[in-house]
Amino acid sequence: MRIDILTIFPEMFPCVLDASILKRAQDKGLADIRVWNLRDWTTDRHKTTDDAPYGGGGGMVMKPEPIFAAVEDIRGEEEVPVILLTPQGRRFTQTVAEELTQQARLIFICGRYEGVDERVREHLVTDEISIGDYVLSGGELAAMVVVDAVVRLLPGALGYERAAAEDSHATGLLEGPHYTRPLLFRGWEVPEVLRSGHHARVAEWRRRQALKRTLERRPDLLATARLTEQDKRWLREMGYHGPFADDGVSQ
Ligand code: 6GU
Repeated sequence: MRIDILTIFPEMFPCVLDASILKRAQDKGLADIRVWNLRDWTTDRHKTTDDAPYGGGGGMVMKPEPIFAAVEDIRGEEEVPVILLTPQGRRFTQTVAEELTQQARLIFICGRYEGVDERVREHLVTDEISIGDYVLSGGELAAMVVVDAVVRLLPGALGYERAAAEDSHATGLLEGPHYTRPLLFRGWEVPEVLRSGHHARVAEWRRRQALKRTLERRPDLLATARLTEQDKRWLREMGYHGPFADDGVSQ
């Protein structure tokens, strides 16, 4: 997958892109991630990328010309999704991350919070994404979040290939607790079942822990999670009274 990121702050990206799974994915040739400085497509002496808003008021607005010129250069003859990172976009979720992995290329435009000229959204952008209901100073951190979530899903990006499928949210549930050595740490022991070597008991315990944790922390997720009849029985025993995704669907 090729990913192009357009920003006025390219210096924000290397420490995130050059570490851990994003670095490995690039080294393995799974992701070709390029960060571009929008100022390189300005034509004036001061390399101006923003201007005052028509109609007055505070804040600055990103000018359309450098953004159009950059995207048109970067995409060439290909049809590439152009994603604007903005707090007004659709909310980013694991499902959106999975959807984006289906693309051969992605172009991200990092908007500044005050805004981008509306003609960019109307005539260039094909999708707008927000990473949550809070305000960031610009789209750069959001672009890093989205790129990380997408690239780690590319086959071969994780050392342990089943890990992505088992992640919190990939299953629609939060993960249960994890333990490693030592067996006894400051008097606190690892649960006996995990040391039993009994794979079926371990799997059942983990599933119940995932259900319990989701019920305690994010009961809203239970309404859409994919659950077995056994899962539902356990949840009812744990006191969950809410709906399930397939309520009313006859088997
Ligand atoms: Cl994509 N941009 C900005 N500026 N703030 C945000 C955001 C994006 N997502 C959440 N807050």
